Amino acid sequence: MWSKASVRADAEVRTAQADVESRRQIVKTRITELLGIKYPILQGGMAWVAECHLAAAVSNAGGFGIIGAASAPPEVVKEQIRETRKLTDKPFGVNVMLMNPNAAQVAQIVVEEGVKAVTTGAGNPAQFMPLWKEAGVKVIPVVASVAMAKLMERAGADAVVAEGMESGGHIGSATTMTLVPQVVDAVSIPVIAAGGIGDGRGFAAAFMLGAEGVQMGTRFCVAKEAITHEKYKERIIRAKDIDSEVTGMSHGHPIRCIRNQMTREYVRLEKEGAGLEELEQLTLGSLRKAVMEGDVTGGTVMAGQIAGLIHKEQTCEEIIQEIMTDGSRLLGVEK
Ligand code: TUI
Repeated sequence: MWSKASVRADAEVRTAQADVESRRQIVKTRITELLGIKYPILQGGMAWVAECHLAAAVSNAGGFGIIGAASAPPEVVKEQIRETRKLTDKPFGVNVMLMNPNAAQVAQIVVEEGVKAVTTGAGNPAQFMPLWKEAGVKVIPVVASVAMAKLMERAGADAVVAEGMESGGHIGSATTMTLVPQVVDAVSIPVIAAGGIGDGRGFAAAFMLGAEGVQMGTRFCVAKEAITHEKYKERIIRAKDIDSEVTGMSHGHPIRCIRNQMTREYVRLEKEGAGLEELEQLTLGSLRKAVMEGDVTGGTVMAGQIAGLIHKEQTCEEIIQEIMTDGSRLLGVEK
């Protein structure tokens, strides 16, 4: 016989269990499901920075590590994929930068090497969609507008990264705060928020806007496992809130980076009406110079506006655990 008290106790336990289950479901989103990862945190495909060591460290920590193909020759991308496989048995992806003249070859390598997912940047990846979809590669274009998000959904994208202009590197014009909820309302596929997210508060805020995951670049740029030159990391660590500058507005390719001698000269030339060729002279190889050689004065120090919030170098494990602990507490969900 069941006593009334034990029935009530049972019901209470069941309610508590259901509560925990529903809470669990919040950090387990369509993005963790899609990518087969523990935490809905993706690492940006930063040129020169997002190589095998960083990608593997992020994936090993439960996030989604990404190799940034940027302008690397296709053979280098292939080698990076193989190196990453040696360092992790977890899923990882490749970012295909669409302004790269070798993008088509990189797109093919991703398929041949059986990469789980691609993200794309700085353009429309529609021409590669059939190739990737047929091969079962998950496709997550980075978009900077609602129109592009809708176009990508119609083309068969599995998710989109909605990237606000707080981001480092090549940016659009909408902020993360305004872009993410508008993209969430416009598409049915899951949305990952990027731009200006660097801690658990940013993670929670993105989820409140309807995102089901976040992508971070600047925070991972200073990760212990990142090969970023120490001077580049130090520059991000000592950056203040308004230390970044946008170059290239005049010719429609805005790039956010930390203000330095190079950006001052660039902006001065832009104001004088300099042509693209002259401006490009100033930035030729300048990102490599900053990331690899530590030239943070004459080089391009791409970083997002959240750099001012980043105070120390930590391992990817520490970064992800800290964000998940703080973010889940703020959202009132289980990690
Ligand atoms: O791609 C990025 N950020 C990047 S790529 C990059 S590599 C580079 N290096 C030196 C000079 C220039 C580039 C550095 N940072 N983020 C993703 C992103 N994609 N942000 C904005 C967009 C975007 C913009 C326009 C996506 C689609 C788009 O569509 C235009 C079209 O084709 O209609």
